[in-house]
Amino acid sequence: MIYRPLCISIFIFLTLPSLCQSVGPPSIKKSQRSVQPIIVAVIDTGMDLEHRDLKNWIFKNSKECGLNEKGEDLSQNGIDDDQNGYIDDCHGWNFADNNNDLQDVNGHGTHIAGIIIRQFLSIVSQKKNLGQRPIRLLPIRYFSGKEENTNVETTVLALKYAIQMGAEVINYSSGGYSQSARERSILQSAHSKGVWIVAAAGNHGMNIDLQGFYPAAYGYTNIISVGALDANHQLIPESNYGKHRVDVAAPGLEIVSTLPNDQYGTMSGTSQATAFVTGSIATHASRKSLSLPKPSLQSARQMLAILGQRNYQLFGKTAFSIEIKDNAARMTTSQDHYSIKENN
Ligand SMILES: [Ca+2]
Ligand SMILES: [Ca+2]
Repeated sequence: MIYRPLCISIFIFLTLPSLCQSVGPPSIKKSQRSVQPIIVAVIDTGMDLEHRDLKNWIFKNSKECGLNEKGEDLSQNGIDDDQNGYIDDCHGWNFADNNNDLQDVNGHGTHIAGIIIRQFLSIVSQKKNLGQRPIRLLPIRYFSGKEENTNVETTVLALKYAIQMGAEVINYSSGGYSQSARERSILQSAHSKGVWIVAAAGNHGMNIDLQGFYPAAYGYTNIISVGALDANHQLIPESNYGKHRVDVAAPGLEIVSTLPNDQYGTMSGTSQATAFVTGSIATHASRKSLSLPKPSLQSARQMLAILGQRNYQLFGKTAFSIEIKDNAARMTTSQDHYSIKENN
């Protein structure tokens, strides 16, 4: 079984639109410094940790980042300082190469990260009672970039690591059409620990009630599976659907977001839709001292009803007929662009 990032097309802008002017370092008051951030794991192709719109929001493992009393860099001392089984995992882990190199040579993970951050920040900036807990992205690379039968195994390890590091929400914009007992097991573990997983429904225009796409279609109540919408709030033809196994839908056509090397560009598909839902769910825990509800069918329905809006065009194609909207103003741009890749 092969899991690979769910990408329909990528365009990179040659010039940089000012996408996230509102994005800047958090102004956290002294009294709020002890507030635990909301850790959102992004299991994907890596992440551009230095991108101007992402760098302030990257997770730091306090025991593996910075200098020790001898002045040694904890992230490069070759020692597993926090004894979690991973050497020098300052920001996350790369399970494709089994090291701490989170560089995103594909671009997919960086694009997903930008959508999550933009959605989170745009929502909390509009509501006074939100944003008291800051967000931190935990990049975890599962994708080797090769058509090998290893991506499910790296996914299982990535899910386990995300839970171990305290993620409250996990974005998984990937999947495949076969099940895995080991994946089921780790997802059940996530459920018992109250961790929510937002998973892409897949990009083959299929009914995944009939032909399951996993992990979206496992049916656990902590998995929110997401279809992709166009600007008219209809599922794009490529989006998988299913009134039992797809929960909600979100924008997924020509979404502008961050790309490696401080660039921006568009991508389309259920991957992007998934990231909007992840960003919205993270806001649900952003009040001080709050955490996400314990996963159940009822709590999922209630949370998504608060975060989204009813969309009757989704009736019969999703479980909840709810749409999560892009909260930021949709960018329009006339920049020249060129296609670097088309797949799926
Ligand atoms: Ca470690
Ligand atoms: Ca170390």
